[in-house]
Amino acid sequence: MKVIILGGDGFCGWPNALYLSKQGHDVILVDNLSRRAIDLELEVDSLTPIRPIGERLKVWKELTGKEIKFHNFTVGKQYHRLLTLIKDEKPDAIIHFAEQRAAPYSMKSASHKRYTVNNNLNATNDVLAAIVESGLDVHLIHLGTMGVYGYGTAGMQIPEGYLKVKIDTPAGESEQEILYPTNPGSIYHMTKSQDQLFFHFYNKNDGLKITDLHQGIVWGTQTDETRMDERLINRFDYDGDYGTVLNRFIMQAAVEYPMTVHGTGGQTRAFIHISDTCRCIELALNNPPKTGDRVNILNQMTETHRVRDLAKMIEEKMGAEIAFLENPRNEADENDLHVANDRFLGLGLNPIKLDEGVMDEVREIASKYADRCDKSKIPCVSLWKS
Ligand code: USQ
Repeated sequence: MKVIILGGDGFCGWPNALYLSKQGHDVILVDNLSRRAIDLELEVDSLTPIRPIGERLKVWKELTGKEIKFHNFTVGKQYHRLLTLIKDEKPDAIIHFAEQRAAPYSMKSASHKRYTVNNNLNATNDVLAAIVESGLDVHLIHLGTMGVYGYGTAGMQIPEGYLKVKIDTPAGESEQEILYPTNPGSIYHMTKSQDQLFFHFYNKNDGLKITDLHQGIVWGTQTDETRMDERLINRFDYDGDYGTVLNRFIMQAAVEYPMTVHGTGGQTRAFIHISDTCRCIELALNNPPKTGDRVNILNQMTETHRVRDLAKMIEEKMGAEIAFLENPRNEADENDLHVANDRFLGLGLNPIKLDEGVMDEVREIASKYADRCDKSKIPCVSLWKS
């Protein structure tokens, strides 16, 4: 298939581009390199030494003979470049990763809130409007988040996108399926909640074929493709804004920094390994909705863990210390989380579970590049409430 990947230079976009290229798909990348610009703003670097995009693509071609074309422009600002690209390339699918993805970054200041909202919502609306204007039959796959549901379960398993409700009407009780009510915990998560309304509208009004993937916290860094050559290495974020919890804890243990558990660590979250992200995207690509189908929503996660249990596990395995810190976020201290993920399992996903072997690889990467770590960038300094 011909696939345009928006946001193809980022933590999820890059390994997905290589994975799909390796599977024989014709991949075209779009990225404005904003993630690299944010590194400069935050004065922090990926723990792993990521190479410039031009070098990454050159090495990929040398190693595999496969060409990935690259376009540098801002989705959500340069509408006509996007529309022209879609009309010229006539892709079968567009995979949309082109959003600011860190909750702490989105909560740093009014300016970061405005950037995240403008960037994410305009990107999503522009992609949808451009597909409609192109008149082409393009399947849009969007990387959403588990965080649109909030992390409370009302005593039930969180379904895949839709909730069955019973409504009392004068004619008696009627049953409907509605979008699961959103309960975002940050401005970033709120943009993904609003994306869902765009999808609902464009699907209803224009019949667009859309798959929205509600992904959990990604851990790991390398995939089979990114480990083919050091110059293809994926990013590894460890700082207080972009680093996510499990990768941060493994890395903190590797550099002997006490693990930064927020509050009691009673927060339960959903997780997925980066290699499974790639497999899920390919499964979504190969299983598009049919004409007339509603928005296809799948929960892209493979297991749930409580934050303090992760810290304790790493404490036992790696002999690291735990520091229980005041929580900079405004979130529940303790929550349970039960999530349905039958749809990906039904499509054949065979999940990589958190075990020593896979964790060791992350630990090795963290140790190998430990001298690139700036410990002053580890604390989470973005406060939800000042
Ligand atoms: N946490 C700690 N210590 C840390 C970092 C985080 O205790 O050093 C806690 C947080 O307070 C939170 C939990 O771990 O309770 C998860 O935080 P996170 O930074 O790992 O994940 P989050 O901010 O939710 O965002 C990440 C990705 C985002 C994705 C989301 C999926 O950055 O792009 O959408 O995970 S989910 O969490 O399922 O909504």
